[in-house]
Amino acid sequence: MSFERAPGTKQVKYGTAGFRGPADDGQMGFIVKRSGITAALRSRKLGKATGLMITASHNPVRDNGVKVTEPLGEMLVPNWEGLATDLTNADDLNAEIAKVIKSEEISSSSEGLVILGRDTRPSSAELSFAATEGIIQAQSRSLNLGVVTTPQLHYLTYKINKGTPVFNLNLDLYYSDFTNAFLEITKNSGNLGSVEVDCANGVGLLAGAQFAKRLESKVNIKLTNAGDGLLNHDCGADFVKTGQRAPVGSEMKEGVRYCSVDGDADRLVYYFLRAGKFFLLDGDRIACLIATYLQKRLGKDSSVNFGVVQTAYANGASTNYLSALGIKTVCTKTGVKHLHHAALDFDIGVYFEANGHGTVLFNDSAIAKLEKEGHSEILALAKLVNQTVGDAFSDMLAVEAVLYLLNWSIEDWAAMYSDYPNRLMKVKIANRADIQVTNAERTCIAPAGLQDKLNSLVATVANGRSFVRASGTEDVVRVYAEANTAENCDKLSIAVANLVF
Ligand code: NG1
Ligand code: ZN
Repeated sequence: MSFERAPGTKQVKYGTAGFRGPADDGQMGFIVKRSGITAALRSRKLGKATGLMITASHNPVRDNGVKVTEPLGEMLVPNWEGLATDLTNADDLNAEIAKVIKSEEISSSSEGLVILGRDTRPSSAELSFAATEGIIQAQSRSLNLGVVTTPQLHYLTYKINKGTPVFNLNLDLYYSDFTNAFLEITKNSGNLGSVEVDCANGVGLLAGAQFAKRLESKVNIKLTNAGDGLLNHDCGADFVKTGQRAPVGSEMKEGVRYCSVDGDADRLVYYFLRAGKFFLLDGDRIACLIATYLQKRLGKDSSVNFGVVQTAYANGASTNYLSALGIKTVCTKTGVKHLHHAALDFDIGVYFEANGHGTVLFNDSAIAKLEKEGHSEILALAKLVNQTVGDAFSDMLAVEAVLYLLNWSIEDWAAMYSDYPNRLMKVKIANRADIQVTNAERTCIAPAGLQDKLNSLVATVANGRSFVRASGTEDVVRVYAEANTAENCDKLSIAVANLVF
């Protein structure tokens, strides 16, 4: 694989998921190398370690991708997304590096540190060499964690910047922090039963095996799709959420809790069998479960301000459920960085995308108020969630803990509300940039007239809701629709898709 860019190569853009594309068309080598340069320059600019993760998450095994992490584990700041794009597309790389060093006032004597991680894709190992080459070229060092989940990379990047010495940085830190928090919360419980985790044949199997061993006295974690099949193929959180069906290899039984993670273990969905039928508990439900717990425990008198951040893809029934309980909700644009940012406006911000990517953020004021008000149980929960980024395993433990704390079965959880029938479609058009949106992506402002036509279609069905937006990760326009019945929902989504096409 070449790590050099041929002049005139098609331009790429750093988007919601960093850079992503096929791993076999000769482009990913230079893209990852230059992302290594971006991560190193960002580290030099801040005087702190940054992170670089090589993964294409839930996408097929032939794809790959790369994403840069800020020192505390957040997504790259917007102006650096622009610099990443410029560095990656430059014909004259050295001139572009010099330009960034000048414009960002990076000291010529500075040295950066980049924490590097990769998923289990066959192309990822070679790409981590590409990243290292870029990091070295940008006068920096790399610390290669090898095969890790995306949230592990974020967490360890956070830890090193919070003072953990380099020589103490290892995955045991990650596993002990989360298992200890879980054991603390469940110290008075017996065995909590069985959870079967579909690992998507990805890196989740390594994390899953560790948690299964470390928590065997409390919960029986059984792993499926643990490396014997193709990554994300007919399995994993995206497959289960999109198809609303069980992954391959899962012979579902009543009375067992099931969940799926995606290829880099940052998304989680739960499901179970009820009267012989598959029932999905997605990211919206996880958010509602945690929010319900917080509201019950905090009660009316607490000064802790908490709320839930969703996107337009959240099922309307979940938003109505939260509003009926008097829980604040906010809707943001798609992409974790937008949700994360909005969650910071609360003392406790619960944010989840419907697809199962999310976490809970506790600010310093929340911690102080919780301490003052004596909420030790919620303080323990704050340690159980990976606050740097959505983490399938930390979220799974949080779900297990909250179900235990509420004394709820998975049936009780499922009974919170009934999802409105919904459908998500992809439409391929010549130029998806023609579709422009506003109002947290719920209103289309271009092409002219499209939104009016969409409104007329929505008005023809009961409880109708629909919106269109260009995907940030695929060359498609996404069409979402909800209605009172599955039939009306199909009718609406097809009619809207025809408007876009
Ligand atoms: P795009 O392709 O922009 O819709 C998808 C997901 C996002 C997010 C990103 C990043 C949907 C509808 N969209 O974004 O939620 O997870 O990928 O991976 O699921
Ligand atoms: Zn992912």
